[in-house]
Amino acid sequence: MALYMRKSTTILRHVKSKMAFMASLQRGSRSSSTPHFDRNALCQPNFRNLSNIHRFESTIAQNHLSSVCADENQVLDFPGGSVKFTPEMRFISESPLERTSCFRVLDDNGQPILGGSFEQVSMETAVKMYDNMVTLQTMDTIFFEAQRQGRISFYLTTNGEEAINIASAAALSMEDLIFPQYREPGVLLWRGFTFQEFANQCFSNKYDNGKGRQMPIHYGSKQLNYVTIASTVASQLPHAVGAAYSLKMEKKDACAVTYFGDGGSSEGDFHAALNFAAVMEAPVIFICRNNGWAISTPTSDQFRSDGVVVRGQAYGVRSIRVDGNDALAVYNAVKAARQMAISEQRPVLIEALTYRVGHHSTSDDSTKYRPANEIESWRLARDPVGRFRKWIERNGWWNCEADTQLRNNARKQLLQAIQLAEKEEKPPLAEIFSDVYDVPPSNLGEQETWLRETVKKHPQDYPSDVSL
Ligand SMILES: Cc1ncc(C[n+]2csc(CCOP(=O)(O)OP(=O)(O)O)c2C)c(N)n1
Ligand SMILES: [Mg+2]
Repeated sequence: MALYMRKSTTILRHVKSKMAFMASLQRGSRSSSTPHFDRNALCQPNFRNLSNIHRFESTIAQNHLSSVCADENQVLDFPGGSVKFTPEMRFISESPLERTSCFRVLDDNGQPILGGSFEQVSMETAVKMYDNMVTLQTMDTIFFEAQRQGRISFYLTTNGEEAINIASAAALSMEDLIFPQYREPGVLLWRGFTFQEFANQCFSNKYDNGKGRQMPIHYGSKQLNYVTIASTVASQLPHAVGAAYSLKMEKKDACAVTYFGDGGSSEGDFHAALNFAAVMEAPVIFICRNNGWAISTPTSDQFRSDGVVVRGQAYGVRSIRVDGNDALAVYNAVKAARQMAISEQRPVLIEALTYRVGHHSTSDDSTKYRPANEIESWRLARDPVGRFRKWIERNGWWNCEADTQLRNNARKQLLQAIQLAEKEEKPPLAEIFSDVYDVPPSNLGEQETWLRETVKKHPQDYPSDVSL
């Protein structure tokens, strides 16, 4: 953990110094060889549209004595913004009077709530959203079974969180850069990652983009702007902020989007990322899937705050809480967040309340630490897929026949994909050592020699389908 904190601090320092260096180039001060962070650079004309738009009215410390006065009308002219004085000693409460409300569009029955305002989605988009949610469920069932049959080593389902996955993806553009945790394969599915590509990664065959070097579910696609998953929880957050800042500098019509769980919000990287994004006014959307559990740790053992949403304000980040099992609410919130992130050049935090209906992963049995009826009630009463289906059926866009056909087709195509992926060769042994260094260091060469000797000595312990 400490190592990761150090790493992310180093990355932030690096981005910051790079940014100052770019600022100095823009000012034309090429003589300085040492990148030096210059605050005034942010006020230069070239930078004016990049920064300085969301700060508190800033100040130059004025006559100190005249401002230090116990009078409500007087203000303390403080670096970073003036502050009003008060004669009343008042501590800020540790909790708000009321919990932050949760934005929803559809009720549990898939009926739009009266008086709500939301952007309608077209029939085409709505049907694609439903199609992808069902496909995601089907994919989870088949890969989970494949793991139980011993055909893949690991798997992790998205059950219960289909709406967050698919509806958020539908509200974004392909140019937006995705920095996922690991429970968001639906975003990749929406973007066009094929069943074969999913299967190749899970079976670690030679067509896997990651050349079989990662556990199953660690997908990534450069083509689809989906940064490869790192299972080190929350390490993707500072990366997303750095990438968002580069989009800002290049004046791109795109933002970075990072997904994480409630557990991710308990990591130091979350706090560093939010603060950094707020200060640098980076166009990044933080989507927290608050599903109640970080493996066996409930949210009540993780934080005392009103969930994750309230922490946004502490860092100066605009935030909303949304019903993560309402696809229309997620779609609308993400769409609005994207608009604000790009047009106003600011970060936005979305806390989507949901529930992890499945086990944490195939290495977990969640009935050991949570009541079965809690899982069942979320699975049945608050299922995001069934709820969205009721809405599209009511609109006359879907029916039972189409549903059966969709499920049968998805199952058939997925089974074909895994059968094919299973038969493909594994990547050759040499791939373990390639791609990191331009010129591999000598210790890597030694390790490769040892590995080859060991495989030769104990051939029975190594898979025969890995070419040497
Ligand atoms: C830095 C780090 N600490 C611990 C772990 C072990 N770990 C893997 S997943 C996980 C829980 C994360 O929970 P959450 O962020 O809520 O995501 P969810 O699994 O609920 O989707 C933990 C503790 C890890 N992978 N990385
Ligand atoms: Mg969680």
